[in-house]
Amino acid sequence: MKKIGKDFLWGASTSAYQCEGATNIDGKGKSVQDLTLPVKDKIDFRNASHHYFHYKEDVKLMAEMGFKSYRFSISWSRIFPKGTGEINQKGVDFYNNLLNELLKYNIEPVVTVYHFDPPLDLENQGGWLNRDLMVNAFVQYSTKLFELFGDRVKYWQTINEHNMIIQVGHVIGVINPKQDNLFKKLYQINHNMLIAQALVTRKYHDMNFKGIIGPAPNISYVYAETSKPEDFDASYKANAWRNWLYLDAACLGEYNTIAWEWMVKNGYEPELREGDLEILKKGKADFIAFNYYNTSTVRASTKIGSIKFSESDQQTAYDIPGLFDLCDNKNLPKTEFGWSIDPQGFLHTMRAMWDRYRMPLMVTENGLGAYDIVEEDGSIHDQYRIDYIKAHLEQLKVAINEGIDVIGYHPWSAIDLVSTHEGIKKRYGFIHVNINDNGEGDYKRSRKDSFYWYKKVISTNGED
Ligand code: BGP
Repeated sequence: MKKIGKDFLWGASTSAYQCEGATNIDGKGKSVQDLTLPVKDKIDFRNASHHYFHYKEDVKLMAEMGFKSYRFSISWSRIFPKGTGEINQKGVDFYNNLLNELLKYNIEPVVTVYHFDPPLDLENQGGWLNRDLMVNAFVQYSTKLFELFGDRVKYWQTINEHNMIIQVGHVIGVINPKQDNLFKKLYQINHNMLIAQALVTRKYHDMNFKGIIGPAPNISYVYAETSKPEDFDASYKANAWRNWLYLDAACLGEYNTIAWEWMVKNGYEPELREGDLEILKKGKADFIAFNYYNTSTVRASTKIGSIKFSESDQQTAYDIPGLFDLCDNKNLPKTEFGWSIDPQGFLHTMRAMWDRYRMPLMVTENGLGAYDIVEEDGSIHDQYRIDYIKAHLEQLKVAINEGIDVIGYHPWSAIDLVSTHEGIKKRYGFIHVNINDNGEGDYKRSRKDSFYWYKKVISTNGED
C-alpha cells in the first residue's frame, strides 16, 4: 500500500496579479489585469493583498505552516514592462528576493511563467492573435526567467489554465467577447499558445537545467448525466473538448482528434504553419501541473447551429451544439458561490490523466472560496475550508495508494487575494488579509483555523 512519500511537496498557491499589488511602482509596466475591474466599484487588482510589500512576512507565515513548496506566478510586465525589449531590474530584484526568502526556509519555489496577465503593450498590438509578436515575446520572456532564476527553480509551469483562457477568457479579463468570429479567433489563440508553450518547453530542455516543466490547465472530469450511451458519448466528447485538447498537445505533442474534428466541422480550426506539428512533438511536458475545483456533467446535445455565448460577465459555461448540453448535477453540494463540491471527482480526474499520460501530477490549485467571518477576538473559524480540503486529501491518498504519481499539493490560496471576478469578498487563504471589498483595511495578516489545521497536516505528512 503506497503512502504519501517523504519528498511530497506540501504548499499552497497564489498568482502575481491577484496578490502582489504595487502595480504602479518600481518600473512595472501595465498588464491587462491592471485595468480589469473584477467587480464594479470594488477592490481591484492594483493593490490586491500588498504581497509585494509583505512578502517576507508572508513567506515567514508559510514557513510556520511548514510549507515544503510555494506555487506562485511571475508578473511578465514587472520583468519586461512592455512585454519585450528592456528589462526592469527592480522587478528582477523582487523575484530574486522572494526566491531567496523561500530558500532560506527550504521552501521549494514552484513557478508559473504566465497567469492571466499579458502585458498591455502586447495586448494592444493584437495579443495572442498576433502570433509572431506574442510567441516570440513569450519565448524571450520565458528564456530570460530560466536564465535569471533557473539555478533556484526546479518546477516550472508554462501557462496557467490555458483552457480557461480559451473557454471563459472574458470572465478573467483576457478576452473581449464582443468581436466577430470569436470562436475562430479563440482556437487560433489556443494554437498560438500551444506553439509558444512547446517552444518554451523545448528551450528549457535545451538549457539543461535539472528541473522539470509542464502546463498548468484546469482539469476537471466531465460526467454523463445518465447511463444512456448517447449521454456517455457526450461526456467523452466534452472531456476531449475541455481537457484533452490542451493536455494531448502538451503531453503527447498531438492534437486531440475529437476536438480537432469538432473545430473543422464548425469552421473554428486554426491555421497551422508548416512545421507546427513538429514543434508540438519536440516540446513535450515533463509533468502535469493541474488545477481542480469541481466536475461538470453533460447529456447528449439537443442543439444545432453555432454556440450561443452570452456576453454576460458571469457566464462561465455553455452548451456546445452537436457535442453536449450542460446539466446541473443534483448529487453534489455547492459552495456559497455556487461551485459544486466533488472530492471523488478529484480522484476520477487524477485517474483519467494518469491512464492517459502516465506522467507525474502536481496539484497547483484546489480550494474553497467563501465569505469568511472575523470574530471580535480576530479569530476566523473556517471549518468549511478544512472540511473541503480534508475530503480532497482523502481522495489524493486513494490516488497515491492506487499508484498514481502525485508529487505535490497546493491549495488555492496561501494568503487571501482578489478573486478573478468576485473581488475579495470570496476568500480562499489560510492567511487572512485585513482588507475589505471596498479596498479599506491595513493589510494586516492573521492566521485562520485552517492555518493551524494545515500545519498539522503537513507535519504529519497528511495523517493529521
Ligand atoms: C482558477 C485561477 C485562479 C483563481 C481560482 C479561483 O481558475 O487559476 O487565478 O482565482 O480559479 O477562482 P475565482 O477567483 O474566480 O474564485
